Amino acid sequence: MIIKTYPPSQDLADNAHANKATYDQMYAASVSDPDTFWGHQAQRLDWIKPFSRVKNTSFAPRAVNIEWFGDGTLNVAANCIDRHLVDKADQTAIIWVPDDPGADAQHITYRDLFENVGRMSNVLKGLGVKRGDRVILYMPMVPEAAYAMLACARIGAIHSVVFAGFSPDSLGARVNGSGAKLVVTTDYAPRGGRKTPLKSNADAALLHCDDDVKMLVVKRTGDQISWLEGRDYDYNALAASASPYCTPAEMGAEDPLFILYTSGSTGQPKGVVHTTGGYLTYAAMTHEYTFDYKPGEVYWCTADVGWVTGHSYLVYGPLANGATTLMFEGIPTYPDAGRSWQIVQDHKVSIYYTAPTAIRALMAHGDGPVQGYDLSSLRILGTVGEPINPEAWNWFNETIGKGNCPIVDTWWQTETGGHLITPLPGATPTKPGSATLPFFGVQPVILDPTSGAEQTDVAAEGVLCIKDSWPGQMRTIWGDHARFEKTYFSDYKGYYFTGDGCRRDEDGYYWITGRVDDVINVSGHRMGTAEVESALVAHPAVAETAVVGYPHAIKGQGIYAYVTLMNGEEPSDDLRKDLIKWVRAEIGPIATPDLIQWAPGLPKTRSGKIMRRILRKIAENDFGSLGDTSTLADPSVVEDLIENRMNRG
Ligand code: 6R9
Repeated sequence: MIIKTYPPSQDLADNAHANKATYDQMYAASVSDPDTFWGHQAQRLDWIKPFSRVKNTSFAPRAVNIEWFGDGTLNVAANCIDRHLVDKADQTAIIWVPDDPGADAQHITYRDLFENVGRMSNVLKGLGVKRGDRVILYMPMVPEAAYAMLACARIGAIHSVVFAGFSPDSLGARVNGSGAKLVVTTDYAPRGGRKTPLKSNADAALLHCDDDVKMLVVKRTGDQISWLEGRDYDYNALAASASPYCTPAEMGAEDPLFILYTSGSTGQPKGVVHTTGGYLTYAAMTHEYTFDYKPGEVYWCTADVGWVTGHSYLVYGPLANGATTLMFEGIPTYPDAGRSWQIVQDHKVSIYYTAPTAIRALMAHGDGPVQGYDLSSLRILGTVGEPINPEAWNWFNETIGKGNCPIVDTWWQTETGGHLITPLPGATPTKPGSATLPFFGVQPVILDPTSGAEQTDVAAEGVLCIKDSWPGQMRTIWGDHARFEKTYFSDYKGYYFTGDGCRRDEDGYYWITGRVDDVINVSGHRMGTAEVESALVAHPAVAETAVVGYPHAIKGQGIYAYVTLMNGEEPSDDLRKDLIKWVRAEIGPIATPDLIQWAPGLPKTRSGKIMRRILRKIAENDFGSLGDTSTLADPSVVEDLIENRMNRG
C-alpha cells in the first residue's frame, strides 16, 4: 500500500512556532541537555520562588522517582489567570456554548474568570477545604467545572474530576479512594436535549461514603432536587456573598495538582497523580507547539473535563497560554449533525481538536450537514484518543479541513500529562494514521515484547516504552506507589511502559497499534475489561464472564462479553437487557456491553486460566487462526463459542 505524505504548507513552515529545522535543533537539544532545555521552557511560567534544579528522575527498579523543578514554588491558577490580567483582562478566556442551540453563548473574560475563580476559592475555603485536601468534581461541561478546578489549584487543594457519565457506584468509589471530604456537582446536566440528574446520582453515591462528606451544588437548570440540610450547600447563594479576591497559595512544584482515575488491567481504576510545575510547563508548551497556537485565536477542544484531554487541553494548557478556549456543553449530533460546524462558524474557531470516534460518527451522516457552513476560520485540526483510520482521516482532511489544515494526530495518555508523539503543524509531514514523531524531550523506544530488547533498527515493531522522564509525567498512583512501580516500570526494567503496541516505519514514524494489556478503547475512552467483568459477575444470575474488545465501525472497539450463567438460570433476551442495564448502573453508560454471548463454558488452560487470546479471535470473527489450542482443558468449548458467535461482520 502506498501511503501518501502531507507536508506542511510553505506558509506554516515560514510562520509556525516550529518548522523542520527548529524541530530538529530543539529536539536534539532537549535530549542532549534536558536541564538546560526544560529550565528554559519553565520560564514560560511565573514562579514565586525560582527552582535551582531541573530534572531529578530515575526509572531504576525499586527506586522510581520523578521530580522536576523540585525546589521551585508557584501557583497554577495565578499562571492561568492573574498574570494575564495585565494585558488580557478584557479578552475572552472561555467561550461557553450551552447544549440548547437556542441559548446564547457566554463570553467569560480573564477578569470574569479571575473573579469567579476567586469566589469559588472562598466558598471552598468557607466549607473547610484546606491545602492538600481532595475535592471531587462531579461536573458536566459548565464554566463552574473550570472555576472549581482552578479554585482548588488556587488554594492548594487537589481536585479529582469524575466524568459526569459515571454511575453513583463509580463516583462513590472515587470519593472513598481519594479520601475526599467534598463533592462539587450540579443539579442536572443537560446534554443532547436530555438531562442527567447529577445531584441525585451524587446523593446515591454518598450513601456509601463517610457521613462527613459535604456536597456543594451548582445550579444549572434550576429543576427541583432533594436537599439534605447540613450536608448540602448551595453554591450560587454562597458565591453571591463571597469575595472575588483570594490570594493564591504558594505551592511546591511537586505538590499534587490533581488526581484522575483511569482504567488499568485490573478491576480497580488507578488514581493518576499529576503535580504542579512540570505538568503546567508541559501542558502549556505542548498546547502552544502542537496546535501552533497564536494569540487571539479561538481554540476548541471537544473533550469532556472528566478526561485528561479536558484537563490539559481544555483548561490548563490553553489558559496558561492566555488563549480563548471554547467549552461546549452538548454533543455534535444535537439538534443535528451540523452542530459542530455551526459552532465553528459562529465563533470563528481556528483550531479544532476532537476524537476519531466523533469524526466517524459525523462522517456517517455524509457531507450534507457540513455544507452551508463557513469553515474558513479553521487552520489546524487535531485528533486524540485512539488510532485514526485512513477513511476518517481523509474525510476530516477534505470535508472539514478542505485540504488546507494540517491534522495533528496526538498520541498520549492520562499518565503522560500531555502529548508525547505528535506532528507539529509547521514541521512534520503527516501520514494518515501515524502519530509521527516524538515531542521535545520524549525518547520513545520499541522493545521486543518477550526479550525486552530495544529494537535498534529504524523499522521495528513491538511494545512502546519511553526511555527517560519528561516534565508532564505522572508521579505516582494515589496511595499506592508500589502499584505505580509495578504497572509502569517492572515489565521492562529501566523504561516507562505505555501499555501500547507500536510499529516504527522506515522514516522513523510511530504507528500505535493498540493496547497490549486488557484495556480496550471504546469511543476513545479507556475501559478495563476487568472492570466490566467485575460488574457482570456481581449480577446474581452470572457465574463467570470474560470481556474482550472487538472492531466496531464507530466506536473503534466495542465491548464483547462472554457470560456463563449460574446453574438453573436460563438465557433470554430479557436477561440480556437486564445485564446491560446492570453494567450501566454499576459503571456508567460508557461500559455498556455491545454484544453478550451466552457461554456454557469458557476456554481455559489446565491450570484454570481463561485463554483470552482465543476469545478475542472469536469476537473478531477471525476464528480461522486460533493458534495453539493444545493447552486447553476442554477444546469442545471453543467449537460451541464459534458456532454461537455474535459478531459475524
Ligand atoms: C489522551 C488519552 C490513552 C490510550 C493510549 C492509546 C490510546 C490515545 C492515541 C491513541 C493511537 C492516538 N491513544 N491517543 N492511540 N493514536 N493519537 O486518550 O488518554 O484516556 O489515558 O488513553 O489511548 O492506547 O494508551 P487515555
